[in-house]
Amino acid sequence: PGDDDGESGVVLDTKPVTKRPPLYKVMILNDDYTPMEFVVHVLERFFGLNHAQAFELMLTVHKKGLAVVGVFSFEVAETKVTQVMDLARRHQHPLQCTMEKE
Ligand code: NFA
Repeated sequence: PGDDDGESGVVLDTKPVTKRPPLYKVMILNDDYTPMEFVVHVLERFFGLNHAQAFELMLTVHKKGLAVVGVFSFEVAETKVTQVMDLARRHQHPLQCTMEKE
């Protein structure tokens, strides 16, 4: 069984290598000024959480300093970070959103 290596009759097995794309954690950081309701809104709008989930995760960030709010491919993570940072800047809130390879 296995792959016959040309004329030699030597049979070598090749290990199937499956390449999964790297994943990126998107994090929201606490600060003293961004209103809690704004963070809840961001989590609902960009991270697909319902109001109760969003409120709970906002409180986790508020208490712990930061939390992972989602794990995505590079491109999706980058889009989320940009969307959050743009909305925060437009509302003049200092909210920070970053991404990190898992
Ligand atoms: N710490 C902020 C406040 O008390 C709320 C907040 C939560 C900000 C999560 C940023 C992230 N208004």
